[in-house]
Amino acid sequence: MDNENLQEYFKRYEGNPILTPENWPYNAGAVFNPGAIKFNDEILLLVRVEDRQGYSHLTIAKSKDGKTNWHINTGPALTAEPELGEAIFGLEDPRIVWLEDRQEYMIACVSFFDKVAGEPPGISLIATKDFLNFQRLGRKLMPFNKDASLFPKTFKGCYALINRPLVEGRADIWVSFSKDLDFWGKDRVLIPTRHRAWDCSRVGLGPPPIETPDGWLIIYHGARGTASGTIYRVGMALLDLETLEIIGRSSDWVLGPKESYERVGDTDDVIFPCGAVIDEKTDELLVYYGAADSVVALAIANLNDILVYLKKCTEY
Ligand code: BMA
Repeated sequence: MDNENLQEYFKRYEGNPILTPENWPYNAGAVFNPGAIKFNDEILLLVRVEDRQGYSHLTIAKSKDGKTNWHINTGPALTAEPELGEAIFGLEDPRIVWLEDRQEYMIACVSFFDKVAGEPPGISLIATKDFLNFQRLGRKLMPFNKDASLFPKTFKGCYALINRPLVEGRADIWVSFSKDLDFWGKDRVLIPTRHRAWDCSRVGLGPPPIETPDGWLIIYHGARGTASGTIYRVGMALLDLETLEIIGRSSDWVLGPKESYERVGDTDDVIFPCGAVIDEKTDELLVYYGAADSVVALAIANLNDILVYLKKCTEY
């Protein structure tokens, strides 16, 4: 660790937390882990809402500046579909991309295998053009799997889906490829956990990959088990635009639980980002995250500063 790494790249928005169960228009136990996208000149969040039964669904909240005056829908946009084999208790942790070639948005979220022992988590894909009508593409990939997002672009004609299986007890970030969004293969590890480090127990994608001139910017969560529970923090990596090989990866975490709304909640000590948008006017990167599995918060970084930093992070 050198002194430069001590710089705080992310600043918490002063109005945090931006969304809470208390300001929700209907009964909610927790609101967290939102996907985010620019839609019709607004920032649209697809928020995971855990109802008071303990089941999760996804609800839309919109704001002009992405910070204030959130208009929250009065009911769910998406709930689990038992007809698709999704167990009734939940859709979780959505990531949203715009697919230029299909001219539609694609949501990847966690659903659970109904009628399979243990109801393990898997990945469901959902397409939409307007966030009013949704086309359910069903479950993809084998369980156990979580933390998925498509890349917004294809690679040699193939869609690429980042995902996080559990393999021999290891929880690394993988990527899988498909020509039709249905059959997936060529799976390989993209970003592994790191022995003894802050991201030693589990890593999983945060927001969808962000294309920059220097490579794909990956923001991910890393977890480490401690004597008093697991701590979820945030790290970053840069991937080659074509080969997806790692070009840079922060050795340090760049955002960790510090404020009370991050440290104490339904699950203590969790920062879990699933959505990010770039403000081109200010070069700001706005990262939306679930804090302590209870509320939604926002952290803001300068995109250029991050890229300059990551290009120096060549030892990983
Ligand atoms: C992960 C996911 C997230 C959750 C996090 C912390 O495994 O289930 O939805 O925010 O754990 O509890």
